[in-house]
Amino acid sequence: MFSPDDTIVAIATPPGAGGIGIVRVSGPDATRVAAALIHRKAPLEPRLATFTRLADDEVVATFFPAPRSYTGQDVVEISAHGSPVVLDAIVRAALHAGARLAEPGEFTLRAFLNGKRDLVQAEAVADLIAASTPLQARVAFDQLEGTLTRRIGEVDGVLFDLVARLEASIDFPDEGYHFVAAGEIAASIGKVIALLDDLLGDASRGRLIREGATVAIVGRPNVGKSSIFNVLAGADRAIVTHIPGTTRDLITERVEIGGIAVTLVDTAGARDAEDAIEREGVTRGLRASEVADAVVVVVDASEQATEDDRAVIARTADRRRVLVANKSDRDSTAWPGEFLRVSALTGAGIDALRGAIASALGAREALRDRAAVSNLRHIALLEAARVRLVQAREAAAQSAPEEFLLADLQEARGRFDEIVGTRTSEDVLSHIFAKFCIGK
Ligand SMILES: Nc1nc2c(ncn2[C@@H]2O[C@H](COP(=O)(O)OP(=O)(O)OP(=O)(O)O)[C@@H](O)[C@H]2O)c(=O)[nH]1
Ligand SMILES: [Mg+2]
Repeated sequence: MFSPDDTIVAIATPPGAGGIGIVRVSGPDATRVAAALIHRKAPLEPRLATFTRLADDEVVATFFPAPRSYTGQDVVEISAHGSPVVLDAIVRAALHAGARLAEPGEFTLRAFLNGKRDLVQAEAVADLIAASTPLQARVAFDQLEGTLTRRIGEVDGVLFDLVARLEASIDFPDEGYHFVAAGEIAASIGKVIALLDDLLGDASRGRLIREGATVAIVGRPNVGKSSIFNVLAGADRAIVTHIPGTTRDLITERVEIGGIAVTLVDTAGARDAEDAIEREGVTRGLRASEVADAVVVVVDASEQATEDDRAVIARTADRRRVLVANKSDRDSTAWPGEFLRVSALTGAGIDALRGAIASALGAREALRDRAAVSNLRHIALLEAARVRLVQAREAAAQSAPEEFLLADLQEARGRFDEIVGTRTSEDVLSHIFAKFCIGK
C-alpha cells in the first residue's frame, strides 16, 4: 500500500464550483509544502485560521499539528474561493512543492493507521458521506461515535475472560477445573452467543437503513399502478393512459419512505399478453417483483376481482406486501378490509400507503431503536464468529479438551479483531478505502 510517510494533497470539497473550496495537505512535510505556497512568512499558528494570499488569490490557511488532526499527522487546510480552476492550481503548486496526490480515502486510512479511528469508525465516515436519508446519516454517525465498537468490545470482553480462565486451567492442570467448572463452560459460551445474537438481531434493520430497499408495484393492467408510482415519486415519471398495457418497461425512482431509501419500481400490468413487447414487459415485471424487498399489489376498487387479480394476489401471498384498492374515488365494489383504499387521482389514502409500505419493510422498528450493525462486512464476520462459538459450545458439551475449545474461541475473537481492524489484511484495507472519495 501507499507510504504513510509521503505528504499528500487533495481537494477535500466536492467537484465543481462552490462558495468555498478546501485543499488538504497531510504528512510530515505539510507545513513546508504550505509555506512554499502561501505568502505569509511566519509559521502558521496551530489551529488558528489565518488569512493570507496564495499566488493572486485570497486564502485562509489552518495548521493542525500532529497528533491532534484528522489524520493524526501534521495537516494544513487551505480554504480558497470555490473555483475548480483556483483549487486545481493550489493542488498543482503543492505537488510542485513535493506533495503527492492523495489516493481515495487516504486521509481516513492514515487516521486509521495512526489510531485516530478504528476500522468501523473509518467505514462509518464513508457511510455518513454516502447517506441519502437522515436515518442513514444517524446510524453512520452512531457508528462513528463508537457505539458498535463498544458493543463488540463488550462481547469480546466476556469471551476474553472465558479464554483467560480456560488457559489458566491448561497452564495449571494440577488445579483441575479450578478456574472454570466443566458444566460452566458451555453455559458461558452460550452467553457470548446470546450477546452476539442480540447484535445480529439488529443487523437486518441496520442493512435496511444503510442499503435501502426495493419496492415493486404490481397488479393487472389499468388498475392505476403507474398513477400510484407517480404520486409516490412526486413526479410524472411513468406514462398513464386509459389503455390497459400502457407500461411495458420497468421504471424506477428513488424515494424516501419512513426514513428508508426506497427504489420504487413500476411494472407492466400482469396478464397473458398477446403482443411480444408487452409479454417481455410482463416477464420483466415478474422478475422485478420476485427480487423486490416488498410489493404493493394494486387492484381496482371500482371493479370486481378478475382472474388476473386473483393470480397476482395468490402469487404474492408469502411476500412482504401491501394490498391496495385504488380508484376509491369511484363507486367501489366490496374488496375485503385488508385492502387499503386509496385514490391516486385525489391523493386520498396515499399517506397511509406510505406508512403501510414502511411497516411492510420493517422500517417502523428501524426508527424506534437504532441499529448498530449495518455493514455487510461486519455482519459476515459476526456470523463467522458465531459459527466458531457454536462449535466450541458443542465441544464443551461433550467435554472435549480445553485446547479444542480454545482454538475455536480464539478464532471467534480473531473475527472481532478483523471488524475493528486490529487484525486486518492489506487487501481488505485497500478494498475498504478504495471506495472513499478522493480528499477524504
Ligand atoms: N378515477 C380514478 N382513475 C384513476 C385512478 N388512478 C388511475 N386512474 C386511471 O386509470 C387508468 C389507468 O391508470 P395507469 O396508472 O396507467 O394504470 P396502470 O396500472 O399503470 O396500467 P398498465 O400500465 O396498463 O398496467 C388511467 O386512465 C388513469 O387516469 C384513481 O385513483 N381514480
Ligand atoms: Mg402502468
